[in-house]
Amino acid sequence: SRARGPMVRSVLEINKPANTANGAGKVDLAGEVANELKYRLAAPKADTDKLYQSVAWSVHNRLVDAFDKTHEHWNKEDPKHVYYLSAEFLMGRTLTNAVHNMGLQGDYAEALKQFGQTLEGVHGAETDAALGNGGLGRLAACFLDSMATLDLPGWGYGIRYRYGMFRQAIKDGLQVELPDYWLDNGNPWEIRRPETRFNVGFYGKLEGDKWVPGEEVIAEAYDVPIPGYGTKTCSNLRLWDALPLVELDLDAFNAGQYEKAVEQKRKADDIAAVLYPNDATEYGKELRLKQQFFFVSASLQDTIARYLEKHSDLAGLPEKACFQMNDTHPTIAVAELMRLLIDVHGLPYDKAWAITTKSLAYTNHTVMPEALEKWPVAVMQKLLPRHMQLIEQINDAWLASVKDHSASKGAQLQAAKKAEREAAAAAAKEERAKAAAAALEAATTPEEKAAAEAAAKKAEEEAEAALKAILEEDAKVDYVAEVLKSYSIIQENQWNKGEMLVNMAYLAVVGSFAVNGVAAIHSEIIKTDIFPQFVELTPEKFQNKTNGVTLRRWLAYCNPELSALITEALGTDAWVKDATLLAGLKPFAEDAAFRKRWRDVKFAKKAALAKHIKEVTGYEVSTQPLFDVQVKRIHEYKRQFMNAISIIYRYKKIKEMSPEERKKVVPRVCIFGGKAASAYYMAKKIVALVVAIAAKVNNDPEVGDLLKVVFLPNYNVSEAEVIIPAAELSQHISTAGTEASGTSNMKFALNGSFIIGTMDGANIEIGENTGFENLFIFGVQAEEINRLREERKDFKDYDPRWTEALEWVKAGAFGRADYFDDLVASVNDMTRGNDWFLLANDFASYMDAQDEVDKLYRDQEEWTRRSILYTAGNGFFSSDRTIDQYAKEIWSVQPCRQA
Ligand code: GLG
Repeated sequence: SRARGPMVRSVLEINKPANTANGAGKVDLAGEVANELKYRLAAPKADTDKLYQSVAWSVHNRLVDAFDKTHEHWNKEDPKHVYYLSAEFLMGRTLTNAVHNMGLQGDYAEALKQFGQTLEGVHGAETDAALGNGGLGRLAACFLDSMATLDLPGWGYGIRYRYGMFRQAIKDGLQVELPDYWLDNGNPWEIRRPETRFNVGFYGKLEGDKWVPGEEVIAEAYDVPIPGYGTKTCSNLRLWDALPLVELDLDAFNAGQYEKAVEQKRKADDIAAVLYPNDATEYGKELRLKQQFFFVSASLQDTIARYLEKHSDLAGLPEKACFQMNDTHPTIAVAELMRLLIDVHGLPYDKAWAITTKSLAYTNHTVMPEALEKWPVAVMQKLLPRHMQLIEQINDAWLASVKDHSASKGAQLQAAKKAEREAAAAAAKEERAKAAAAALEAATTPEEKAAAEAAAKKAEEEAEAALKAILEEDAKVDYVAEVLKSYSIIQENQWNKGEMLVNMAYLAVVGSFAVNGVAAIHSEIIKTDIFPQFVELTPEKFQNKTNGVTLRRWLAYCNPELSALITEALGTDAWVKDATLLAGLKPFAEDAAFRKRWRDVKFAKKAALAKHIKEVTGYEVSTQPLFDVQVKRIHEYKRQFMNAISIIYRYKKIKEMSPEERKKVVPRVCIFGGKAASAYYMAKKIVALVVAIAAKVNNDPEVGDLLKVVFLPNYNVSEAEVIIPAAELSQHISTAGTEASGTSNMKFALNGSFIIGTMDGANIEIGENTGFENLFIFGVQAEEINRLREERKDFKDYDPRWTEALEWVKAGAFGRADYFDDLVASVNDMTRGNDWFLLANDFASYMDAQDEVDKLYRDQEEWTRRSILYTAGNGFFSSDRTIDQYAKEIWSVQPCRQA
């Protein structure tokens, strides 16, 4: 198969001069839009929806131009590429982003005038491409934008899921999940490549080393052009669809076996059907491994095929290709690259291993043990027998290579243990000697003295015997084997003895030349808690690459008002590409007139959000109160529940206040958004609680504008683009040490929103950049967590505010007392739950931090001053910076820009 086939162009495109990424040349865009409307859509009239589609198809043509030129150029120059392998790409909408990145907003605005429309007006008709769960998938999308903007030759590789992240709705106060069929109206942002197909096998048997798959599907490519900002570069996200080898088995059909006739089609359909909706847990379902292998195999085959078009010796592959594995999801790549090199291209094992380990790099995105994928050997064996065989071989070779290290480390551990025992024994002996001396001293009669001496002697003998027994037991422990086990990619399931698992993270670490975490603290935790034994051997392999976000989508386009103000102040819009320039805003924080304008922008964005809230929920919120936001996946570790409890307390207090006291309250609108994985029991209850609080508080006339609570359903990229610019305070309150990085914290900060948060993930680095005095930091530190979890069984130190709020929930103040019972117990009753995420521990300091928020908000001048410092201070969190570091420090990929 060929990597890129003939380009499909519209008739218009062929007849018109190209309006390239830089906007050179003039195309009658209005005419083109009209043509799309008439010929592609055959639309009788230009309603918003049809107009959106026509504009999108017209932009598609511009993208194809830019895409072709870029790839022609790269093809000629043959630079090293990075391939970002990811099960998720959370792209959101494309129209606004593409038009602005290509600098065509003026032209399209002009064209749309003729239809009585604006770009902003049609943009809402686009459905989000939600091929991701949360941060990890959105990060991948930001990275693509930055790679193209930095002219780095690189593609994303993933799956073209037909159903993206489910659509969340609230029904009778509870979350319901609806399928998200996002391809309903066709997809102008992709190019189908029927000429680029690869076969991918599953199941079957091994004949020696030869794998005979029992099932095969075709992977067919779809290319999604990714235009860089302010450059001609337009790179690619290649997504795979799964097709059957045979659509319809006519023999079976004719024999009346209708199900059998379409069985292959159904099986293929399953693979690219739907994104697994879990962000921090894995269910270990076979279909998921099938999906992972499917896209990894197709992507590697595709890359190798393209490489071989220009080169003959695969030993040179690492000089032309680097594969970045986004979390454990694509880590089967280690075994698949080995298989392709050995079985398909005939290389010996050692050569294949050298190529593999020079081509692969791995990013870890979470320390949640339940999210570090481990596949049962039995499942792997069944689905991918050849890969299991190779993993065993890789593991054997790996363990052989660490044998000496394990032997000496084992001996050291054994000696250390012995020394520890002996030291303890010596200390005990000293204690006994003291006790014996005291007993002797106290003895008055010779009989008593003799008895004391005898007792001392006996105690001494017993202690010696006990020590001897312990040392004998210790000697039986095979420390060397224990150490060796800690390195094994194949290990026993600690919860299900006898079951063997493949630890995919270990496979990735062994098979990669670089391993990185996604924020400074996370990269340290990886080294100390997740892979310490590997760090001992190859410390240089472990790196940090603090996450970033694209300032195009997350500031320039979602907040044009603030962007205009920034550009005016800095006298240039170069900050959109060089985020460090934002630092130039610092002096403006001291300028009262500028502060007023900054506040006006925030106010306008709050008004837009208030309007949206009204449309979606029916709740009317004032734009005067503090807009306090927590939007992210619903998860116990992210502690939305703690936020909810604090709101309950706030509500209760307001109700108890006198009218005079109420005047002093800082009014708030508390906004939540986020999806709970469909099978995540507690998370769904958290959603229900927030919805219930909103229903009660918002309809309480006594409270009025002093407090409103909103749960915005179906939080996604497009919702975020409306919510984030309007936020004044955002909550990033995970238990310290649990949130690897967080990326919305960066988006909020760049839009001038304060952060209330823990010393976790990227909050810490945001604090360093903004000045910690400008954040509301609370809670225990990551180092204390283990100890506190040990002690939590005895936790009694409940803050009275906490107890008061929870008692109210238990008493049914928000309805469904039975339904909320185990949610409350999970954090408030150590006999029933263990408050693993330490909400009770952190609550008091959280409440104190919230009081500080209110205090500062009363001083609007000071609040605004610091808000400006957030934007000014956080240019570091541009994904351009992150990607530049990946390119230089991991990928060794250089920019390849067209003249
Ligand atoms: C993870 C983490 C986030 C992180 C993101 C991107 O939970 O903390 O910011 O990846 O690295 N599973 C995720 O979304």
